[in-house]
Amino acid sequence: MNLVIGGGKCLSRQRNQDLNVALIREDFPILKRVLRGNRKLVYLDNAATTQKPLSVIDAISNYYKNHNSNIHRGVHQLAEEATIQYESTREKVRKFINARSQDEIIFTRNTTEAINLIAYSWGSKNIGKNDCILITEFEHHSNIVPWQMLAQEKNCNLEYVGMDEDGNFDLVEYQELINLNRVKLVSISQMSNVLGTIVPINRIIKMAHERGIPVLVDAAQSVPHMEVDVQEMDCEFLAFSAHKMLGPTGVGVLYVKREILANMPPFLGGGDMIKEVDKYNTSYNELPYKFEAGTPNIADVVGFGASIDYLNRIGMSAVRTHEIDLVRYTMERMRDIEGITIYGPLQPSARGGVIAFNLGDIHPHDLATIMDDRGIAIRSGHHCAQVLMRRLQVSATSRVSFYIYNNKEEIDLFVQALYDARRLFKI
Ligand code: 7TS
Repeated sequence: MNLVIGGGKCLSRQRNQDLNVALIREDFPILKRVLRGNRKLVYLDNAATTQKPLSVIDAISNYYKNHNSNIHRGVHQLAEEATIQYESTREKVRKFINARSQDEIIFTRNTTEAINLIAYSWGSKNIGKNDCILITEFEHHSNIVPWQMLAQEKNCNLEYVGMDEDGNFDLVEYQELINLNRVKLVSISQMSNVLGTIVPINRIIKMAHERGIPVLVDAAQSVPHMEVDVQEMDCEFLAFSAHKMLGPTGVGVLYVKREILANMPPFLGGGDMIKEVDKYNTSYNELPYKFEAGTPNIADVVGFGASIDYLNRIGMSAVRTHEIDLVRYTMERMRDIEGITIYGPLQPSARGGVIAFNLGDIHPHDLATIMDDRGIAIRSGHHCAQVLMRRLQVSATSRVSFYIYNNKEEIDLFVQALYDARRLFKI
């Protein structure tokens, strides 16, 4: 039996079933758009941001129509309703990643801000001269630049763990680096936004902990696509963005183990993060509010709650199974095309729903333009991973990335466009 989702309502709560993609698609108004004259939108840029179901759009609209107010402050009814809605998303996030307490969930603007918060607040206190921060060659710029900035300020080192030919994380080099260096933090993406590589995160964290090193997990590409359990993982920090998991832009999550958060200085000062302010001193609010200065993005946090509800109705293991199926099908079809180079692990189950590639010497931007003429949205460029591009010895790649509403007909259209591009460029 298929899992059936329609109109934002779930007609079956069974998990681990095939997704009924046709019904899911009905929930996404944008998928009905016609582009470039008469082409139906084929949206294959989900690693950048996903589309939003009606239930999320409605939740935001309903909030503004009926409940809009500032939170945590007023005693009037609207303030109370807005606060309840905002805080209920915090509980949904807690459950979604299985954190122990809501105190461990901080709302930020996005993954980038969440990582920067750790670099500024935790990093400035816990990283010193000649210490080392360890990341990988396939990090997104958001998990490189904050550490470069901290390293320059503290006069400490930034080191990179490499990978093998297929883009798999190099556990041997990792062990050597954590043995030799004064590593004070490992910060690593659980799933690469270019190679699709899913790293053995539990093992990586365990190895770091054996040497007393805390770990930050950049989960921007993993939380939206697979089950993530922070207690099982035992990471100290984890960051992700709502907009990559059906939610609105402008909301991110930072998870921090409570005992660490309790000892971190605030990141921003101002309203809502205080307990008491006098002329020269301030005592801070309790967790997690100490880290949420100023009026937050209330409406979009409420919308984010609806996106978590939507994913829960489907079940994350069904999301993952669907994406492996799409990746397997796409890679099989792409392999037949002469001149294609696919980056990252060969095994579909070893990667997320992301395929970066090049076709002969066609420039990725040209390829993306050919796709766009057919209404197919793919990404081209360095994908905010220039360190990785240098490692792959390319300046750019094309990239397709999938989500719950993508189907094999869309992949066929994409593959047909690749064949057309070959003919056009005579390769
Ligand atoms: N980390 C990873 C692994 C990412 O893929 C991204 C965004 C970020 C961090 C930053 O997320 P943000 O929400 O703060 O912007 N990745 C992409 C991408 O692949 N294409 O556009 C954005």
